[in-house]
Order: sequence, then structure tokens, then C-alpha cells
Amino acid sequence: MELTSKVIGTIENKDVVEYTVTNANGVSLSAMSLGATLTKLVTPDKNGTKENITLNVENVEDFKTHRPFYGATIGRVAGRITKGQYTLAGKEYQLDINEGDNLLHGGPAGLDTKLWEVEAETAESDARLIFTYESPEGENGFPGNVSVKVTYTLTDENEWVINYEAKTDAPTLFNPTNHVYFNLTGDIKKTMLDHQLKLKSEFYGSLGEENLPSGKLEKVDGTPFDFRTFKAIKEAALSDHAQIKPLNGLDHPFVLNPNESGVQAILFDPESGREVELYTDCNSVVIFTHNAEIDDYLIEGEPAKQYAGITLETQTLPDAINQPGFGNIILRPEEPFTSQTTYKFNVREA
Ligand code: G6D
Repeated sequence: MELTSKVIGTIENKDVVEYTVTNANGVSLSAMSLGATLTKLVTPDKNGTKENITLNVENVEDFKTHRPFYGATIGRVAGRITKGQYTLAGKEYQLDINEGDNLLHGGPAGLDTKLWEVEAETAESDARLIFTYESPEGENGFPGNVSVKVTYTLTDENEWVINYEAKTDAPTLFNPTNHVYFNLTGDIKKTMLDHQLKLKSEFYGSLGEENLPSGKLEKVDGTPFDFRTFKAIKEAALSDHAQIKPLNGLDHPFVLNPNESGVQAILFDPESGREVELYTDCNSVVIFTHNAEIDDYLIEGEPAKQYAGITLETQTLPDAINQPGFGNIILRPEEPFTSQTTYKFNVREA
């Protein structure tokens, strides 16, 4: 495994370092210390052409200023928390809000905005980027001093394995994800609408006002949310369904079986032949289809277009602390957090 690193900018007068690991097949993963953020994922297409298959901003300033979350580690709690409020052991907590009256993606100073410590390790058949961050008591209103560790492993089997670990000195909340957007064409000037998705999910979480979870889990059967057999993303993202049309696409959690050891989802681009398999121990994956063009910054000289990428954000169901039956995101001193998600990259004919 080859490892390189370079300074790609500064934040608060500290260097932001990007690390790149490349495996025996020429697949490479790049990630930066700001936000423990994936910055590139280069894989071959069916003709062997190697291209970046993820959305990324081109400079640190844009990333910090506009918070596009592209490839970033999101936390302490991914998704929205209604009114930034929750009750634990009879005590009411008010978190910092940053989207209307709600908290989004960890709050105004979420994990994606922080400079993480990084250690790089290489071995014969894999390489690891180990990101650590100490989140102090009260950060974004969350109680507890939390030590977070996120490890990105690239293997010679073309897998990106993400391991999350966290421990706290007082009960708090923790529900991280990675906000990677895939565009398997390798050309962000193309949309991902013709990508095919197969997803082992019988239920999706419907959204209410302000894109907050409604608290209801609806059957996918007979709806555009049914991806139990391969279907083009456009058949859902462009549908007139009452849950999709107002958003111009998907922005929904899909329920997964956290005990499933096999593949949970497969994203496939018939044009390039690129395929991503998803494995996770999480109870959900949020699929967001980049539903509007973003012109705050340019990527390859152009704004990031509508439908330029699709996320597969594995996590516990959003707003779980306020939604019965959505899962447990309480982090306690006696129960350190661990979670693993794997994206495996293949190529095949359609
Ligand atoms: C929008 O509602 C969506 C989120 O799900 C997404 O994570 C964010 O844009 C980047 O707020």
C-alpha cells in the first residue's frame, strides 16, 4: 500500500493535511484532517479508466464556509433533532440549533467543522487513516466529554471500511455517519439518475414539516421507495409521490436489519460498470439525492448540479432520541460506542 500526504490549506492557522492511500489495484482513497472528511475515491470503470466517484469541494475555505458536508464525518448526532431538545433521565436538554428551530448534523460546530488528529498506518494488504477528536463537554450543547475515533481502512479487496468508536464521561448522545455522495460515472457534470439501486429495506421513514422525521415508518411496497429489486434512481427521485415531489427527490431514512451480515445495498452505474456494495451494522441508511444545484462554490468550474450525487448515510434512524422505536443513541460511560460500515467497489457489465 502506497501512502502520501500534503498540506491542502489552513484553518485557524493550523495545517489541514490530506492523506492518500493507494492499493495494489490502483484504487485510492484520500481524506483530510478537517472533519475526518473523504476528499477523493478513485476507482476504475469497466474499461480500467480510473476516476473520482465522489463529490468533493475543491478547497478548504469553501468546505469550512459553506459546510456542504461532502464526504464529511457527521456528529455528534447526524440528521435532525427536533427543536434541538431531548429529555434524558428526567432532565431536559437544549442543544444548539442551526437549521430553523432544529439541530442539523451535530449543530453549528459539528464534527465536520473540527480539525482531527490523524495517524496513518500501512500494511501489505491494507492501510488505515486513524482520526481522533476530543469533543469537550457542552460542545453544541451536548453533555459529556467525548473521545471520538474514526478509522478509514482501504483494503486490497477494494473496500473502504469505516469504524466508529466513542466513549464519554457522562451520558450524552452519539449517532455518527459519513456524508459521502457517490457519482459512479466519474464525471460530476453527469447526474446519478440512471444509477440502479437495490436495497434490502421494507420500510422508510416519512418526513413531516422542516424535513423532520414524522415518527412513522411506512411500507415501501407499492411506492417509489421500493428498491428491493434493482431500479433506476430517477424512478424515485423524479416521482410525484407526496413525500418526494416537494423535496424534488429523496432525503429519507430506510430501515435496515442491523444483524444482516450480507450486503444491504448495491448501487450500480450501467454506463461505467462501477458498483458499490454497502455493508453496515446500523439500523438505517439515509438516502439524499442532492435535490438542488448548489452555486455557493464551483467544482471543476461549475456549480454542483442537481442530482450530482447520492448519499448512503448509514446511522441509527434520525431523531431517534425523540422517536420511540427508532433505536438507541444514548452514549453512556459504561457502554463505549462502536459501529462499522463498509463500501466495497467492483466493476461489472450491465
Ligand atoms: C439537506 O435535508 C438535507 C440533508 O438530509 C442533507 O444531509 C443536507 O442537505 C446536506 O439539509
